[in-house]
Amino acid sequence: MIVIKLGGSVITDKRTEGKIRKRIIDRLIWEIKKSGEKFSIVHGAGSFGHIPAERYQLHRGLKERSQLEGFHLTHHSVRLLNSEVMKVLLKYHIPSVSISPLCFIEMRDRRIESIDLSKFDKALSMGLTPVSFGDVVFDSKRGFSICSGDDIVLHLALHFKPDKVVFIMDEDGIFDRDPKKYRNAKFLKDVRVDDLPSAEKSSYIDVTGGMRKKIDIIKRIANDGIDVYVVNGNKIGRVYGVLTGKKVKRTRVIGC
Ligand code: IP8
Repeated sequence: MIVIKLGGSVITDKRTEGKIRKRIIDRLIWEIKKSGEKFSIVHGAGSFGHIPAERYQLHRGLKERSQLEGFHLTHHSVRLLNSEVMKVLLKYHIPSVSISPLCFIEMRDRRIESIDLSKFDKALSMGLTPVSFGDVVFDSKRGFSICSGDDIVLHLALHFKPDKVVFIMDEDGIFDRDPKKYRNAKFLKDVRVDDLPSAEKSSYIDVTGGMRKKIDIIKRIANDGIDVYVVNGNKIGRVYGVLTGKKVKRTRVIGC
């Protein structure tokens, strides 16, 4: 089994609220289907989640009642994005089930306090592809918190020990510094956990911590012995290549 994170920066235009990149989602799911692998999918929220969550300051927890509308709006909007992903999975005859984080995760002070992966177990054992996503969830201290899709990927990886974890992003892989800011950033092809950089924050609004947090999560997965790949979803064929072990441009963080 492979755990795949469809990055919000690939499947949406992160600068424009609610702008979906349908053609890219279609091609990515087609590449995933063609690989013939068994997988679990988690997708990011992109501009469907980060922009409204930032507007209503949801990452600060419940401070005033007006944020409840933001909770409603953010959840509603990530569900809209999720239903687009589910539609494409249906189009390519990949029987899937959407599992909302609100129903299997509880946080405490922004950290996952309890997570119940039994629905993922059931889905996978009957041949359904589980699909989850970054969302707002209840938090026993703050009322609510933002749960990133990356956190879900981490827990799925530690629980299911997949053959690999693949992060599909809008970059060719991991660089030694932010390639959007530094033109001479060095590309890392095969890298050990100890040689990973501590990334700067990503340039667009990202209420869940951007690249810095992603690198921390990648380290934790690789430290559990699982290879982690970071691949550019905007480039045709790369996701298929990573899933099937072909030679394509990507970063591999070697599991140890
Ligand atoms: O895009 C964030 O999930 P991510 C979820 O996976 C919200 O970090 C609601 C902003």
